[in-house]
Amino acid sequence: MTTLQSREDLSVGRERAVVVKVIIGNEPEPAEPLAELTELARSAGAIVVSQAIQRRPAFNAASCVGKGKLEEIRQRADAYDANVVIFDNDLSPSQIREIEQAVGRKVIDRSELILDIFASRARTHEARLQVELAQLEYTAPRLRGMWTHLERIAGAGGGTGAGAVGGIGTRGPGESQIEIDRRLVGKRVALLKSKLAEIDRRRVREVRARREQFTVSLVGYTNAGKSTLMNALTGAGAFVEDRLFATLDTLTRKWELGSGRYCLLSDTVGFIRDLPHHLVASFRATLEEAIHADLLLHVVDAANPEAAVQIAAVERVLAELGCGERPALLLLNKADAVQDEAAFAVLRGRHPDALRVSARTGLGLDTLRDEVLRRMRGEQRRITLSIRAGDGRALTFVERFAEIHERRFEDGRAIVELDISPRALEHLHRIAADVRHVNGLEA
Ligand SMILES: Nc1nc2c(ncn2[C@@H]2O[C@H](COP(=O)(O)OP(=O)(O)OP(=O)(O)O)[C@@H](O)[C@H]2O)c(=O)[nH]1
Ligand SMILES: [Mg+2]
Repeated sequence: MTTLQSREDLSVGRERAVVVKVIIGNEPEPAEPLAELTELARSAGAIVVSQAIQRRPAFNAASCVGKGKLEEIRQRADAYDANVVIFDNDLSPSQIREIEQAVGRKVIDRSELILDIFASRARTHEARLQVELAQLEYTAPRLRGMWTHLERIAGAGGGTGAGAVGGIGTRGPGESQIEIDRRLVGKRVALLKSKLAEIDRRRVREVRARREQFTVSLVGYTNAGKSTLMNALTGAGAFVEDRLFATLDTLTRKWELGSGRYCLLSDTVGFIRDLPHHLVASFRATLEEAIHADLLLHVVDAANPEAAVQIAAVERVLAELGCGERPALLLLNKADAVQDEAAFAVLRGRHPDALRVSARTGLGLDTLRDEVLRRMRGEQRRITLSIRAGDGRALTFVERFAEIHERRFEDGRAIVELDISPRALEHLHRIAADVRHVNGLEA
């Protein structure tokens, strides 16, 4: 029974891990091939004690890596007293089965690791539901295979299975559903989906209510500095940590742009290359705000040697979310920490419109503010409106959401010349029945 739980509960909190990566064919080799997986494992709470890399012409269909490598992994796990093996590659249920048998430990893949981090980070009710749904959807198809295989190990009288027992946290759906079976999983998935749909309907109403305002979203690779930037710009008190996926929930705050103007700024969940598909799907709702933003600020950790790869990964996820065509501004963040000036120059050359900023030192933030203000104004046009002087609501609205150049009162009406965005104008017409457009001077 305990062995079964080992595959049901895929968390790696405080466990000792061997990390493994397979590089296929002539895929270029990153400078530190296991740097990101090691960071992910660390973010999940595990201690990475050893690593193994194998270059192969193709994946081994049965066990991803070859027999010799499996033996090496087992020896490393023995030598360093590891109780979990984490693969950077995604594994099929049967591959996991094969590998677990060969190395005698719990084996998890990159997607499961990311799901585990999300499970441990989820704070709000909604984020928890989303993560649980993603975990169930990823795990459920794998359950049957796991089940029979693990029963076999348990039945074999321990021995090889010993490493997989115990030392396991309590996160994830496993805790409440020890006796998971597919039918129950199916029911639970349906329930989660309906709860999330309800929350989603509520959010759509909220987001719509804010539509008269210019909205800006911070998007980008995990750990790029989005929350730090959010704090620097708005004093929001967003959670910052040198860990992957510090932020899971969208946070929206007012961002003062000077001269009394402001927009709404949202901080969002970080992206990562090969973000598990189910996770993208279930976080779609959380990202709704970002998806519909008037402007995306794509934050890049320019001090990271993998910056170019990370930019491409973020662009891919944005495209997947259907907002690849949104107006966006690239921010080369952590400019204060750049070591490799040559690489930074290449990055700037490739993205000539990008702004060089540092959320930590404040470098470039004034330029950023001006640029956002410019874009916000760019969509406004100058018109003259006649509003009933007694309509306090409409007048307050234009004061807040438009830039007023001239105002006079005539025959119980306010004649206002202003710069206003099409969206704000639409909203004004919704809240005030008697708003007329005036040409030139005549009322
Ligand atoms: N040197 C330097 N470090 C920075 C800068 N901006 C952020 N950091 C650091 O980078 C780490 C990650 O910052 P966060 O703001 O949490 O990053 P994030 O993009 O919100 O990350 P997730 O929420 O995980 O997606 C923290 O340790 C920050 O202190 C910067 O401009 N310069
Ligand atoms: Mg964050």
